[in-house]
Order: sequence, then structure tokens, then C-alpha cells
Amino acid sequence: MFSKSFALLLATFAASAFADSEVFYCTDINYGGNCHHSPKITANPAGVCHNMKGDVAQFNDAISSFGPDEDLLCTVFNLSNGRGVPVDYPGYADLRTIGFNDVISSYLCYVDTGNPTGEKL
Ligand SMILES: *[C@@H]1O[C@H](CO)[C@@H](O)[C@H](O)[C@H]1NC(C)=O
Ligand SMILES: [Ca+2]
Repeated sequence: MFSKSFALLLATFAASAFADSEVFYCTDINYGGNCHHSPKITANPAGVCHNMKGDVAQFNDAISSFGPDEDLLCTVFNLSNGRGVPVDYPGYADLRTIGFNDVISSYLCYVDTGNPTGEKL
């Protein structure tokens, strides 16, 4: 009884605590040039994938700094060859340091619930 309501309380807390996470990324290093805040990323079992298309097409193959919020676990992808690298908080102010400057075409982010199985609330 206690544990069930405690779990519910935790889930409720987590859902509200993680409701406002986002990624901030820019075309220049050190978060300069043109910048963009991603849409809010909330807990989702499949993670949330964003492609640099449509209103963010200008960022395709142009991102030089990428900063996820504290509770996000992200992977950025070079869609030309399908290669992805993990980027966690605080991200990279200079993506050249991981050899990923101007190649990001999409990113996938999960809310880190601290669950070692990777299952999200
Ligand atoms: C991205 O993919 C392109 C096309 O395969 C390749 O030329 C480039 O080296 C790749 N860059 C990285 C950092 O993976
Ligand atoms: Ca750039």
C-alpha cells in the first residue's frame, strides 16, 4: 500500500520536474551565431527525435555548439553516414572537440529518470 502510493507520488513528481527540458544549440562555437531552443522534451519511452528540417533546416550540418538540459540524455546523428555520438549535459560549446562540427542532421533525447534499465517514466 505504502509503496504503491509512494511510487505514484514519485512518478507525479518526475513528470512535473522533467516537463521543461530542452536543448539549446547554435551555428557557432560557444553558443554564438544563430541559436535555437528545441521544443520542450518530456518523458517519453521512445525518446524524442528531431530532424533539422522545416523551420530548423538552416541548422542542418551547421551546428557547432549543442547543450542539453541537465536531465536529458541525447545522441546527435550525422545522417549522411548514420553515425551517432552521445551528448549529455552540459553538452559541447565546441563540437570540434568530438569531431562533430557542422555534421548534425538530427538528435534523439531521453529524459534521464535515473532508472538503470533505461526505462522511462
Ligand atoms: C558524416 O558523414 C559524411 C558522409 O558519409 C562523412 O563524409 C563525414 O566524414 C561524416 N562525419 C562524421 C563526423 O561522422
Ligand atoms: Ca557551424
